[in-house]
Amino acid sequence: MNLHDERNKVQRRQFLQGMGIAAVGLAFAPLRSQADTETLAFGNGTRELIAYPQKRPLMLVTARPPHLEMPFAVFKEGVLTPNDAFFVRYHMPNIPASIDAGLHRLKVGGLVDKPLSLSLKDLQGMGDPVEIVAVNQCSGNSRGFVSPRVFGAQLGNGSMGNARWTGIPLKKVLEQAGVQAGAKQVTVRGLDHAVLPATPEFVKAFDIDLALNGETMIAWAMNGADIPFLNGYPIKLIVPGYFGTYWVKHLSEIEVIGHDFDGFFMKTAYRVPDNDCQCIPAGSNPDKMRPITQLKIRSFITSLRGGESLPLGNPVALQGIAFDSGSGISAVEISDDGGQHWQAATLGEDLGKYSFREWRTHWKPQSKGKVALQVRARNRLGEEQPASGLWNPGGYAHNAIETISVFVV
Ligand SMILES: Nc1nc2c(c(=O)[nH]1)N[C@H]1C(S)=C(S)[C@@H](COP(=O)(O)O)O[C@H]1N2
Ligand SMILES: [Mo]
Repeated sequence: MNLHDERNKVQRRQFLQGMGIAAVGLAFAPLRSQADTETLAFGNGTRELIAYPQKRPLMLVTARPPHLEMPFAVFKEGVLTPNDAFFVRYHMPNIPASIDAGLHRLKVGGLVDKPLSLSLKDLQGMGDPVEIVAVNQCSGNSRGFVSPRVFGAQLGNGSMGNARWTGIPLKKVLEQAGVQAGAKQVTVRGLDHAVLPATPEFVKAFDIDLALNGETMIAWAMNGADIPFLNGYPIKLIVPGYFGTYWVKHLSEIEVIGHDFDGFFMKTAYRVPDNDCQCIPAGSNPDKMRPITQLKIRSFITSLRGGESLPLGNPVALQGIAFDSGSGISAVEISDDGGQHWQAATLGEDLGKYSFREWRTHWKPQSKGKVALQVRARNRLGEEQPASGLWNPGGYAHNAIETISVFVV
């Protein structure tokens, strides 16, 4: 066993134990599992399964930077997504190889009375920690199902996850800094960088009201443990109800500004048509776009995988998840006849309005052959999912009613 392997073994043990180690690093290559693959239900949908540090084998989208999608079957394991299965998305090839949580600082500047440089201990000492269960979903989750196809990673439905986040409200930090009159937005960024000077850095921005709403938070724990390195160790911004693009990892800088930030990842990328449906006729060109913001209502069956065979007449226990941007799910229904009739499911425990909401029901297959099972959700505002996908050029915010085909035998 060579030195490199020895070091890998030691580091792996540290990752697994997660016992108060100050620095966590990525200084070894991902492990390829025994040529396992996972195939998504669209053309060219076969993905290699690869285990990165602190992660079980996940679907490889790109290696540099790591972009990993979770196999959908993991959602069966529970309403909280396990840390070692949670998807991973980065934009900049230059991600930190190791981070010493004791040395990490969050700088707060711009239009503030008192610029701050905060350690993790400082953040943890700012008051009682808050906890919130919230869904982190990539804007491009499910892009692979968008028709006609659009540019970008062809993702299945595993670029989302639900976790319990522990940290301190961003509001507390900003109050300590003293936000000045004229503040319009905050910009946020992390430790990852572009390689070439001409490449725009991953900097995001949102309105000061959202920063001060008391829910937007800086988290240091995910499901009761340190945040996995690839998910933003040691601190990550949590913007409940908003797409993952705002949930900045390895959070290192916050700047209060007096205008609307126009960096690449606001002005050019992560934009949707500026209308109510955030959609345009498939294949057409939008005339006005705006930055993507909140999640749209979605629901999934998690207990069945498409293509399964089920015996005629036996009731099948069906289970799944639903979520929206924080109004709260009020109903989930299933249909086995193309949406002519809908049967209500029972909602499970309410872990908070930003969480996945579990649902359960029984379904009795009535006739032999291929059956398309559909699921749809409604929220407290009365919003529902569209029957088919609403198209936009980025393939963002897909939320059509999901269909799973099974064979009744
Ligand atoms: N520092 C940093 N934070 C980031 C990104 C990034 O590229 N760099 N990508 C964002 C995007 S687009 C998504 S979808 C989420 C993904 O979060 P995860 O990797 O923890 O699942 O991280 C967000 N935060
Ligand atoms: Mo994303």
